Amino acid sequence: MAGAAPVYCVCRQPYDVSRFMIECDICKDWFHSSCVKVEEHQAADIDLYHCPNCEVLHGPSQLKKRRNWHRHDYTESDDGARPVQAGTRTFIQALRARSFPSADDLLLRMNGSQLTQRYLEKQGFNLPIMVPRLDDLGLRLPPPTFSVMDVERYVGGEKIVDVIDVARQADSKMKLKNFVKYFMNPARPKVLNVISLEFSDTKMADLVKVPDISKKLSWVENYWPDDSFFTKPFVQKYCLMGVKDSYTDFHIDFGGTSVWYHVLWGEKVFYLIKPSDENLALYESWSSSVTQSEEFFGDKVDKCYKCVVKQGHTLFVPTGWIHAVLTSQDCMAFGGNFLHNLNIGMQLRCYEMEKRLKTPDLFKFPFFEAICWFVAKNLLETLKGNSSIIMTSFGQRFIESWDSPCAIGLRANLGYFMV
Ligand SMILES: O=C(O)CCC(=O)C(=O)O
Ligand SMILES: [Fe+2]
Ligand SMILES: [Zn+2]
Ligand SMILES: [Zn+2]
Repeated sequence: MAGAAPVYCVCRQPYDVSRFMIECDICKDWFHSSCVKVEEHQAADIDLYHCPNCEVLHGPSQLKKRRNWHRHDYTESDDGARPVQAGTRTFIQALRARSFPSADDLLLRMNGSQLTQRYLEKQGFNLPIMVPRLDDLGLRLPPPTFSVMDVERYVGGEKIVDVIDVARQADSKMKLKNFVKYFMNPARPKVLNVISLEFSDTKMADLVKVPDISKKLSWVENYWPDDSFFTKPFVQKYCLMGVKDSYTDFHIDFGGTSVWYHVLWGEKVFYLIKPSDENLALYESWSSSVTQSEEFFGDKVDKCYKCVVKQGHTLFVPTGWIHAVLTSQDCMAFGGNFLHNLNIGMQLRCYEMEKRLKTPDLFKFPFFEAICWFVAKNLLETLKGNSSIIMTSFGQRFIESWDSPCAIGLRANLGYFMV
């Protein structure tokens, strides 16, 4: 058998880079987490792993000793002296006890029928909008009795979902059926949060219709060509399932997308910061600082508003708003992201910032530059068809506000086409 690939695990299969493995500390063989029923996030808690074979003689695996509740690595020995890190139990307790200016001072409260494209084009879409009732939003959802088990029924238990281990602020993957099992178990050994389950390609898609306004404004909806070489980005239907005390630290949504969130049951608390020049500069330096997880970004800015989103409420967060989210009770929420014409300059600034921060592609808007070109092509056609119009305000904002090589190319092309 010379040359045969080495095999591992109880399943005796060759190495597969896409599957998470754990090494046995006794026999030194490697095991697929799914074959030995160890979740990826659990592996981080194991000090000495004993595989099913070695367990017979050597007893069960040994877990790391928890020395502190305020550090991501809770086995660190010099615990007392070191600062609290975001997402840990101590952090969440302190966050709950703090007071913040209320977002009521800032939010627009509206009915679904008032939230029209005309209204936003006239008034701008620069402040978060809270819609306390579903009426006239065009948003369709399953009933509030819809459970995490129902999500499993519609999406399929084998679906691999990204799961955030909140205390460690670490991302891992697990099967949806295992996350649902975890969610349903009252004795939860840790806090896990699912925020990136996009379900447009599942049976659950038919149960949710996005708000009319997001669909009307959406670049993907309006400008993505059916025959595009790139696959159409799917970012409009997310199902969020988080247990109490889940926390997502301050961020700007990918590509400077705007986003709607509807809480089906439970509650989420948003901490909202306005994307002023000063706040964006502070955010960029905080994001690239090594002590990011030990510094509460809300303390660095003039005002961080607290916004409680209760069951049945829908919150719209505009382009560039910096936000953190505490899941104050077990919660299921739906949400969707969209790019639009109302704040192109800010969208481009956010995209450029992601590039400077070297954000991995996985966390960026898929084919952001391609969609900008599709929008630009459409704009150009509009301009050519209306030669009397010197420049629409949309076009002006688009090409004046982007200072990257891509935009310089775009400006050159527009100039070329317009002679
Ligand atoms: O609910 C959460 O934990 C995070 C929500 C959010 O802001 C996001 O997914 O971008
Ligand atoms: Fe977000
Ligand atoms: Zn295996
Ligand atoms: Zn072993």
